[in-house]
Amino acid sequence: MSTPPRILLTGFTPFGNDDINPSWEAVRALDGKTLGGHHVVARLLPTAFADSERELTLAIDDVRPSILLGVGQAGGRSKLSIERVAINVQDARIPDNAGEQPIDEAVVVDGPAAYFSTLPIKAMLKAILAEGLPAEISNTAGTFVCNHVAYVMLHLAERHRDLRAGFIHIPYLPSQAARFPNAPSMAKDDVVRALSIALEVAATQRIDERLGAGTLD
Ligand code: PCA
Repeated sequence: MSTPPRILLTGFTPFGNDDINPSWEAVRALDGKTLGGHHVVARLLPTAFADSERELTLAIDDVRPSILLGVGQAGGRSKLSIERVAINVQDARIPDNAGEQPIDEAVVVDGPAAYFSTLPIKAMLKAILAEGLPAEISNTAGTFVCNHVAYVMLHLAERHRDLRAGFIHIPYLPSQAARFPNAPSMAKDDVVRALSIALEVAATQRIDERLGAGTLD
């Protein structure tokens, strides 16, 4: 019997002032599920530049996925943010969980300035919105560990014909947002539903749709 193709879905450990990371809470809920004929394997990555890259590479060797989707927390964002681009920059405003704080260093020395997601981001957006869940296309994954992992995923995918990759940032959970006067949040069950929809679309659709989702700022 042939085994189904696999999706490697990653979340992160808590970082900064948080003791929970919604990305891991959501991602682990999808571990073992079948979506769009693909078996989902969830893995936890450390929120540290070097360690995340090492763990990611080990997980890819172990899982041998055909789709990589990284998920990370973006406190302050109000919607599920489907990232379009990862840039070849590390510029950390706070130290990572290993105490490293690179400033204006490359993710991959001599790598291209940026990579675009190779998942059908507009089709994913459309399907999530159709379910009444908040989502947007984002044109920056920041310059911290999430962007680093997104760039490394796309750098590896560039070398493997049958590997596609992308990244999604998610808002705070309501319990995290409650600490601030006006911080937006998204309930875990809604994030899990939105991620399942995104993965169904990514697993079953290679060609993206034409749908305006740009910004003026
Ligand atoms: N968010 C951070 C790193 C880990 C996470 O969940 C980021 O956006 O870079």
